[in-house]
Amino acid sequence: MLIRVPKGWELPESEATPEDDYYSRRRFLGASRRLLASSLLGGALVGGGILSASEEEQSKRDARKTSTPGDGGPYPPKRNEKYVLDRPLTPEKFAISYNNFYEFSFNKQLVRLYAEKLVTEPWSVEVGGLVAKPQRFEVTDLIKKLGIEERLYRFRCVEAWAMAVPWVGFPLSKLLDLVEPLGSAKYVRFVSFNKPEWGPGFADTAYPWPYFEGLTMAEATNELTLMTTGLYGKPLPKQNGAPLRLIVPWKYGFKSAKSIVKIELTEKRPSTFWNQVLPQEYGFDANVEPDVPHPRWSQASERMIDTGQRRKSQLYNGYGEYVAKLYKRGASK
Ligand SMILES: Nc1nc2c(c(=O)[nH]1)N[C@H]1C(S)=C(S)[C@@H](COP(=O)(O)O)O[C@H]1N2
Ligand SMILES: [Mo]
Repeated sequence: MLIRVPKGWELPESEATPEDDYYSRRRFLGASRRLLASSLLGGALVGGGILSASEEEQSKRDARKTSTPGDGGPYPPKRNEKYVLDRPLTPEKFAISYNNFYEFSFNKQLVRLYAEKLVTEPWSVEVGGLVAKPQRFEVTDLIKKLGIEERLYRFRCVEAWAMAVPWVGFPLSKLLDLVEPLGSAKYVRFVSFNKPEWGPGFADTAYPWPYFEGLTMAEATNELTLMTTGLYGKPLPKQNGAPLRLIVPWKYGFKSAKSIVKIELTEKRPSTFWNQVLPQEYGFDANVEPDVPHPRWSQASERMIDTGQRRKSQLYNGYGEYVAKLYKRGASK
């Protein structure tokens, strides 16, 4: 079986070059040796993302491990019925076993195994910069203070795979209200955890760790922008960015930074992880736009990760009624 992990975002199979193959194979060999040593390999790679019976058992154990002790706390929360899907929900086992989380692995099927090392409790997030009341919040306190709800959103990765999942969380705007943004704040910057001892990905110095992303204030305070704490009625699995990640459903997945420790309001447009690694690719303000191809592939269609079905991509991932007003089409790169 071919496991190919290129330097940046994944290339569609047909466009892979021998160089990408070489690069990824080298990486994969290292990873597989480590896995065999810890006898975790199991059925993780079998069928390219389809879980074997024992994997499914493991995933149930994982779900229990990440659950809040006691009565399960606020999970499962009430669904906000306002946000409706045009397609079936992706079964949970796919959303939690096909992940991008480069701190742990460049291989989507291995992320889940490496991410076991992530320690999510206690976890606090610092919210500061151009705000009147900079504060550090414990994630568990934020959930109690702001409440959480379930929302069904489409999710689209820049690599042209897609899913439809029930996220759980609170609007980012509610969190920003707590710190009282100053009038001079124009952007919001998000920073993921920086613990090289937790993830082998940090050792790759070609990347400017920790992972960081950004939004404009208008994007950050849009009603769709969700600080996410859960998935499928339970706390977020580690591989999906526990205990706190961003979800911006009209933008490519790279915007939704995982396992966030810092949120900073700025006047100047912040740099982002991917703009530093691949400056010739999508810019800060990139949205899902089917007619704006990636330099290496088309974005006209997307592949559902569970069925493999191809669907036509939608402008702003189908969320134009909420966000088209934020953009002048043609202005984004
Ligand atoms: N910290 C961090 N956040 C990240 C990434 C990452 O590598 N590190 N990958 C991004 C990309 S490219 C995608 S598509 C989504 C994947 O989220 P999922 O694994 O929950 O589907 O996470 C985003 N957030
Ligand atoms: Mo992505």
